[in-house]
Amino acid sequence: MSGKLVVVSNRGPYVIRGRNKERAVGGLVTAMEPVVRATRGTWVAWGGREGGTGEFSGDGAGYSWREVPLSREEIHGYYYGFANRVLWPLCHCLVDKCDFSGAQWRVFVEVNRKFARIAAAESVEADLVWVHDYHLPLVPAVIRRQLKNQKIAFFWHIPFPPRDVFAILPWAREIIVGLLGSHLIGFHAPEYVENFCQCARDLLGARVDPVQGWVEYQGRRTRVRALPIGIDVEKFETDRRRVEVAGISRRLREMLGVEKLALSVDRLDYSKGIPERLAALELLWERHPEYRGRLSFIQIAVPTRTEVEAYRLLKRQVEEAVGRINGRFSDGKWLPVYYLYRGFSQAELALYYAAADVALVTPLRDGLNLVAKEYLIARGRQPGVLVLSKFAGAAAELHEALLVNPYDVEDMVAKIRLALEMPGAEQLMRLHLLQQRVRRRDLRWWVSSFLAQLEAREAAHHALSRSAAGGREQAY
Ligand code: ADQ
Repeated sequence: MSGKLVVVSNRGPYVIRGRNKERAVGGLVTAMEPVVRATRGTWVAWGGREGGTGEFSGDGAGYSWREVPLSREEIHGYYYGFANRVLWPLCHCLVDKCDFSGAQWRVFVEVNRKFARIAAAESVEADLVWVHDYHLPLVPAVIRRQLKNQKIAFFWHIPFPPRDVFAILPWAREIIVGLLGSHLIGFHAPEYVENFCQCARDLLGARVDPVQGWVEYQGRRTRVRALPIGIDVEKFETDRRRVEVAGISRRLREMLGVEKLALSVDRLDYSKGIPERLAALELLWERHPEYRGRLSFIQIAVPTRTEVEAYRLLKRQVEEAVGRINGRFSDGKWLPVYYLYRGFSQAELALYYAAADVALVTPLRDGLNLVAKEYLIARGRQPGVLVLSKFAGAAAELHEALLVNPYDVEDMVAKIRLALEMPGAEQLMRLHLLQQRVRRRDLRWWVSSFLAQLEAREAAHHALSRSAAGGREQAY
């Protein structure tokens, strides 16, 4: 890269609490920080607090950070409102959870403009502005209007739904036009690229080629690519070794006193299929009493978006289901379900991953799902089975997992049983293939492949401009 990297995302590397700025952790920060630092770049993000004057800026370990200040009204209209009550459920094909409101949309537009203004002020032409996720789809076009030649890339981390679903959104066209301000748009899976291209063609009349991966609209061409995000494999390997050496997961197993342990780790989000998973386990213990006393299930759930009503309802629903199952089957000595409702450190998660014979990663729909990859790496050379939803983006890569339809309780019961009974040799064979792929396509691979796509675009553009006779339309 010739210039610096300017990352624009809803949440960034810091959360502001009172007068302090605390480090935020998560996949995006882990992925982006090394590149922003290497280019002495800038991160533009909301500080996760109400108000703020944008005074939190300055150097953050080798790169600068600019807080986007948001008022209470903006947080509610933009974040809890349009992003999480409209775009999130819509893109996960959960249309009945959408709350379309013009007022929220208007705040969303204004906040996107605010992010774009700050990002534009931080960039010069040689820089790359890399915008992330469904909170900020309008940012690329807003920057493009101000800075015609700015290099802009976008990564969409959640599913991009089929055209018929996306077209329900009254502002579907505006979102697509906003995204097409980018030179490159990345998605986790080829299916999302196809869906996006169809939307651009049918809703805007754009020229598209989903196979070659481009959309042409108003004389500009945007590359569209499927590039699934990876995990920081080295970090998970290190945690695994530490857990192995300390023998903690073995002690956990002994404490629980069961032959088989299944595990799920999610944000407590309705897209993750937690009630459906609990219903399948309940049916398993009902129909197959041989698993009572032999199998326990741990559900780790981190609180999320607790200000949104649908999330409070979900919490109640999950707690009721856990209570019902435990009340129904527990024999006083054995507990079927352990429910841990809090955040864990990555090292603690590694302990649970290492203890679990089976991981149930069964979202109703998921852009990718990092937990699936984390579990695979955390197993090391121990056997283990991944039961994975067909509707997670990760299913496009992780074919050797046991793929399941989370809406089909019978299929869920059958696949959980298959996982519990799978011979060790088969588990290891599948695991080995899966681990190889996850190791190869790690976080660094993801960042560098994405950036390489931009460079290839530039090279193609230069070649095109050289061969083009004067006055011909530009390729982007
Ligand atoms: P999420 O919906 O958050 O991400 P996921 O990909 O599973 O879903 O990432 C969750 C992360 O949070 C994982 O790294 C996991 O370890 C961690 N986590 C979960 N529960 C936790 C707990 N109790 N304590 C601590 N950590 C916990 C969005 C999209 C996904 C996409 C990612 C990345 O919805 O589809 O895979 O972005 O693009």
